[in-house]
Amino acid sequence: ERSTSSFSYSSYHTLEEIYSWIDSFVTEHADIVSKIQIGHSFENRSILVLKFSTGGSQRPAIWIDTGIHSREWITHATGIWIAKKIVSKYSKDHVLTNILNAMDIFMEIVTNPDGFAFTHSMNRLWRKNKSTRPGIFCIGVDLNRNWKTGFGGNGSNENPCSETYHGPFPQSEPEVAAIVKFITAHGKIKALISIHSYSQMLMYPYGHTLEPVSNQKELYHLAKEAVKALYEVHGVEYIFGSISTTLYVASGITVDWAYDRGIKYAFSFELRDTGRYGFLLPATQIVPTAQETWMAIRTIMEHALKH
Ligand code: ING
Ligand code: ZN
Repeated sequence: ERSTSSFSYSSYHTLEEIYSWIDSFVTEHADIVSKIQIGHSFENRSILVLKFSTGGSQRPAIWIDTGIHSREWITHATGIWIAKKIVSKYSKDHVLTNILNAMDIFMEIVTNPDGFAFTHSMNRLWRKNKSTRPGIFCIGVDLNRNWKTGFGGNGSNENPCSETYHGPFPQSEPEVAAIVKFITAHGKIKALISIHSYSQMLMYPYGHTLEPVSNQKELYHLAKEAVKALYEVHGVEYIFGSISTTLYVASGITVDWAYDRGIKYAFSFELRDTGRYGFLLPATQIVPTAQETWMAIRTIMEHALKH
C-alpha cells in the first residue's frame, strides 16, 4: 500500500500487505508513531514493533503483542485496527490522551512472521514458528511455551512434533529472544497484553502453577472491569481469571515471564469466538471484535497509568 487510505481494516491481510501498511502508517503519522526493528525471525524476516509516543524520554510504557500463534488471524487484524484507533483518537478521547501524555505504547503486530507467512502459503492452521534443528524432523517451536518462567513444566511438550513443543532451552527462538531483549533493555514496561484467539477469555498469571500471584485480587477486579467494558460494546461475554484456573496449566508462557520480570499488569486475551468458526473467524467480525477489545485494553491501560 502506498497509502493507508486504500487499506481495508475489515479484511485479513498477508504479511507483505501488513508490512507495507506499517510503512505507510508510520509515514502518515510520523508525529506519534515510529517503527523499531527488534530482531529477525528464524527465516530472517524483520521483527517489527510500532512505538506510539507523544514525546518525553524513557517514559513508562505498555506492551501489546498479537499473532504469536500464526493461525490466530483475528489478533493481527485487531492489532492493526487498534493502532489506527490510537492515532485517530489521541487528543479526542481524554482517557487515551492522558495515557499517551504519560506513557508510550509498543505494539508488535506480527510476533511470528514466519508462521504467519506459512498460514497464507501452505497451512492455514499453523501455530508454531518455523525453526528447524539438525537431527530433528518436525518443524517449529510453540512461542508461547518458550519463555523462561516455568520452562518445560506442565502444559508444555518436549516432543518437537507436538503443537506445544517448548523448544530446546528457554528463549531458544529468535522471536522470543528479541522481545526479552527489548523489554529487559527498556526496563519500564508497566503492562503487557498478549493477544490470542479463540475462546473469549481475559486471563492473568500464573499459567504454570495454580498458585495465585501477589496482586491477584487487583488483577481479578481489573479483569472484571475490562470484561464489562468489552461487553458493553456488542454484548459479547468473556470469562476471566488466572490462566491455570480458567483455561489449563501452561508453562513457559509470555505473561508468566512478564509478571516475574516485574510487569504486574500482565494479561492474555483469547478473542472471539467460542468455537463456531474458531481460528477461521469471518472477516465481518474483525471490526466488532477490535472495537470491543479496544475498550478492554483501554481499561487496563488506564489502570496501569493510575497505579
Ligand atoms: N491458547 C493458548 C495456548 O497457548 C494460553 C492459551 C493463552 C495459554 C495465554 C497461556 C497464556 O495454549 C491458544 N489458543 O493459543
Ligand atoms: Zn494462541
